[in-house]
This record gives sequence, C-alpha cells and structure tokens, in this order.
Amino acid sequence: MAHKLPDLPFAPDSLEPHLSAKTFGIHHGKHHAAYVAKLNAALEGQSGLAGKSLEDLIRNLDQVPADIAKAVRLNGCQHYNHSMFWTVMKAGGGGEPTGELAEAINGTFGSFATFKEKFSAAAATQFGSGWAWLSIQNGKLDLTATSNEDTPLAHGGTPLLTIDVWEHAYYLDYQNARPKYIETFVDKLINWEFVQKNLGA
Ligand code: MN3
Repeated sequence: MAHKLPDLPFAPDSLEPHLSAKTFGIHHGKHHAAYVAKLNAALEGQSGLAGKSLEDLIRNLDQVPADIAKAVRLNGCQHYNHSMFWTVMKAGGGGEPTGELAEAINGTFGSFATFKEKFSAAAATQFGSGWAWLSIQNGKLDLTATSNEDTPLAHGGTPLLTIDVWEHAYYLDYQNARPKYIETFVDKLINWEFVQKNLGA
C-alpha cells in the first residue's frame, strides 16, 4: 500500500496574501510530492513495512532495515511533518485556542502571550532548515524546534502544532524575513480547532 500525497485542506490561493498559491504549488506540489515518491521508492519490495501506517513507521524507525533507514527517515518524516503542517492552517485562522487546549497552554506557559512568544522564538532561532513544534511529551505540553526532517513523533512525542521554517516554506512570499512569516502564521493562519483535535487524538 503506497503512501499518498494528501490534498491541501484549502484552495491553494485561499491563504493569500499571507502565503501564495505559487508557494503551495511548489511546496505541496513539488517538495511534498517528492518526499512521498522517494518514501515509496525506498519501501518498494519491503513487504514487512508495506502495511505500516506512516506514524507507525516513524515511531519505530529502529525496525527499518539499515540499507533503507536513511531514506525512510528523511522522506517519511518530511511526509508526516508536511501532512500535519497543511492541516494546522486555515484562511481566517489565528486568534487564541479555547477549552481544554487553552487551559493546557495556560497551565504550562502561564499565558497564551508567553506561549506565542516562546513558540515564535523557537521557530525564529532554529538555525537553518527545520520545524518548530507544540507537542505532548511524557504527558505534558512541550515546545521544541527540530532540524531538517526531525520530528517529535520519532522521539515518543505526539505533535499538536508545527510550522515549517525551511526557506522553501516562505522565501517566495517573505524572502529572508522569517520572523514576519512566523508572526503571520501565528496571528492569521493557525487552525486552533485542528490543534485542539490533535490534543484529543
Ligand atoms: Mn517544507
């Protein structure tokens, strides 16, 4: 059973002017599609891994045969990270979470403002390519940034929210102004209802 590129959960031009249809055409249509194709190529003929879900594969990377482990890790994690990234954005997003998620954020970080400041700083200061995350680790909310393809899912975590800070995510729309891209993502794009759903998953 081959892994599939998920459709974007919104029209490619619907997040303009914050992120352009051109960015999604390349980011989703070329970069993400290539990760999926390379993951499937690496798994070809690996009958023991064929039935595993993407999440299972990433949680158990130590069980992947050594000769394909690197390709599975790089492309599998990138497939997972991007699949989550599309779902945590929507047109007219941003604002603040409510309910259980708001309580958890306030309990862990003191306030939404402090969470926002720390999440944005983690994303802005990740050197080079990578991701910033809100996830659950050992039963608690955890803020972290990872390099390249790395994901909390590979380290026992349950990701709730992520932002892609690879240059391909923002360069066409923001050039080198990564902090402006992060600010826009947090203030205008985060789909908190979806993040709340991940908390219950
Ligand atoms: Mn990307």
